Amino acid sequence: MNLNLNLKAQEEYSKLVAHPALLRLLESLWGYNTNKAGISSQPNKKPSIYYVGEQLFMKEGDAAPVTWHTDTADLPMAGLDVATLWIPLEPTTRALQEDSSFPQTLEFVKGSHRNFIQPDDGTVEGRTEISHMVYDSAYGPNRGLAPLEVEAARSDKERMRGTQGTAANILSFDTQVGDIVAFHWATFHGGGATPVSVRRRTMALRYVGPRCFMSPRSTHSPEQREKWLKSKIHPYEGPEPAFQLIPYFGGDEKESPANSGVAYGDRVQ
Ligand SMILES: O=C(O)CCC(=O)C(=O)O
Repeated sequence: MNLNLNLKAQEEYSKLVAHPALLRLLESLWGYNTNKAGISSQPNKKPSIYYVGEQLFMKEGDAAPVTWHTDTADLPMAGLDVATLWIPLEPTTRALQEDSSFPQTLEFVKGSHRNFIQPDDGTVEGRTEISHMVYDSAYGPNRGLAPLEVEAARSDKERMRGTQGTAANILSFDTQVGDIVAFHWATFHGGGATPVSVRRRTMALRYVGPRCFMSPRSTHSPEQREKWLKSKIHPYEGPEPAFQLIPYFGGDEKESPANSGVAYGDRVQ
């Protein structure tokens, strides 16, 4: 659901997505200089931060978990500075118990983004290698053929407990309202089923920083691949933004109502 096209919610929406606490969180996550109070020790060197867009997930009772996937499968970008802030609007638990009154949280394969950030993104060869490491989208025609080995490495009993430390190397967190779980887009994640008659609402906000670049996927044309791989183009910097969210997903940007708040692709710092 595109929230920023809901003009009634625009003021609150703009305040939220550009909130200083979220920007400090991203700076700290990406390793830019901040002190304990969250203030940059080199204020002139604050990293640029761009807002990519949001996604709302609403699961009614007895909803199935989201299959294992990475967000890099759906967004043709790579680099160190890409993050999803996952915000659950009700408490969530690691365990998936039938009689629980809480929905299940999001699960991660710990460290699964590491291979993706390993190649040298300063070279065409490194960027080409990165672009080959992308699994198919969980939402696209191939339904994310991703790591079936994750599920094979834990038993049904372990799955219900959301157990960490199994061979599946799962990391997940019990969350309270107000918590944010932040992760690199290349981290495998999924899960989040709901027991009968329990609802689960979550919001995902996505951002990129200076160390981000366009990275072609298998569906891009040879010309597009060559352009992005050869030039290390930042999605939003330079004379023309290289990425626009709505057209990318088949919508028409021109048909959107005028929006005076924060829009997709805006620089928020
Ligand atoms: O909340 C969920 O169930 C899925 C979230 C997710 O996959 C994401 O934010 O990328």
